[in-house]
Amino acid sequence: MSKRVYVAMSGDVIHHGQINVIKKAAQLGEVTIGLHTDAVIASYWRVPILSYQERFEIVSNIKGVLEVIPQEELDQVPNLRKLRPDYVVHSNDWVSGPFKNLREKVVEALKEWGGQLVEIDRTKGVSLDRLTELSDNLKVTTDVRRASLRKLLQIKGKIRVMEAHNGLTGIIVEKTKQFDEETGYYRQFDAMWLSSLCDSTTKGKPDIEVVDNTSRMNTLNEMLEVTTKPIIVDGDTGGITEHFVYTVRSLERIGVSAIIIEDKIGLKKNSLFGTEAMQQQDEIEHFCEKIAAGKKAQVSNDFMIIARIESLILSQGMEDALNRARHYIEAGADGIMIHSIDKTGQEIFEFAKRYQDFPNRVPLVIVPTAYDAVYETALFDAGVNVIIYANQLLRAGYKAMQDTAMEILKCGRGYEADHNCISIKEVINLIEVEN
Ligand code: SPV
Ligand code: MG
Repeated sequence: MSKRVYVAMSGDVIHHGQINVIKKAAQLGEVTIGLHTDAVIASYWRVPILSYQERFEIVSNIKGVLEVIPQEELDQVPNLRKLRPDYVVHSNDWVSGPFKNLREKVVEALKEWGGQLVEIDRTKGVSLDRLTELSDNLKVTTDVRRASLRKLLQIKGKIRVMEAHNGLTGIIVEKTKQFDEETGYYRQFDAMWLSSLCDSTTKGKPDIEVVDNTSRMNTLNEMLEVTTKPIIVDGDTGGITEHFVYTVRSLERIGVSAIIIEDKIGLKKNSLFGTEAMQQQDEIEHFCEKIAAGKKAQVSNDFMIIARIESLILSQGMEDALNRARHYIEAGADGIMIHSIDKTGQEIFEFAKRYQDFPNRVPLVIVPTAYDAVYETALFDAGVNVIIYANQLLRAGYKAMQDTAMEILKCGRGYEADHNCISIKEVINLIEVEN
């Protein structure tokens, strides 16, 4: 009887290194490919270029492959326990580095039925990092970028977003990643948020819709030019409906994925003032008209208009918030953002719980600035789909800059402030020249 051989792969970019692995596997027996699902690829790498079905077609037709099955976790063990293969074949590039733990789990599992791990020398010139570098250089087209938020919501369902307010902070959101030993996944931000608070503050202006659309577009262009992740724009009140429809078209034309508009009217002030600032909530009917007009104006199917509810901020109560959510969804909102300044997060948990029962539920978005002690895992578990860290990069940068300015004044030289700063060597090498 021929031996069973298991090989796990993404199949999103097929390179000769993987072909070498499959060739080796085929010499050993009948090859089953564990093909990473879209969600798995999105978790450790990026949104796959090809869908699972497309990758399935390609990989099924590689010489030597007998069958292709989905691998729904990065960890191969659940599939291995089902198949109990005689061999697992992999390149030896996981002996050390981020996938070391995954390798150890495979070795342990194979012992259960006397299977064997066969490793072949890594093919020179190809690796995940190298492929990432190459695909990063390809950048993204406007259409692909605009659509990528909806795609991420579909395949991951839980999205982590960080504020950016210029090219440099955009690059930080794009590139910062943290390896999670336990899961073997990289934690990273899925998208960026152009906050009005941060965009206005960066320009030395208050957060009252005084920074005009042209200026907001310039900030967006800076970010779009040097990054590839989806962008969600803070649209404040959306302005008057007649203006809002133009904003929608402008944003989708440049590749923004979503706008969030809040149900306030008149002079908008930042929500974190709570009831301290005089602010007026819009009438449900009027705000619904604005949402519907925006949906009608948009040209692509991918762009999202997310309705933000200020009832909890303005002490109008939970029932009002839920009622508004119902109406805004009926008017065509592609997502609901519920905002709160309750430090415990309880208001958000209650809203999320009751929102779960909505029959026509759309993604739920939150901004946990006031309740920042609550872990994102608890919020995701409660049914939240998008968590936006709305202002941390600006606040961190401002603090470091102000301390530095003060230190230089105090000491009469720059030396003492150096601990706040990256080195000159780092700064001149920070942005690489592309060629
Ligand atoms: C922003 O970042 O501008 C927001 C979120 O709208 S908040 O500041 O909490 O209102
Ligand atoms: Mg705002």
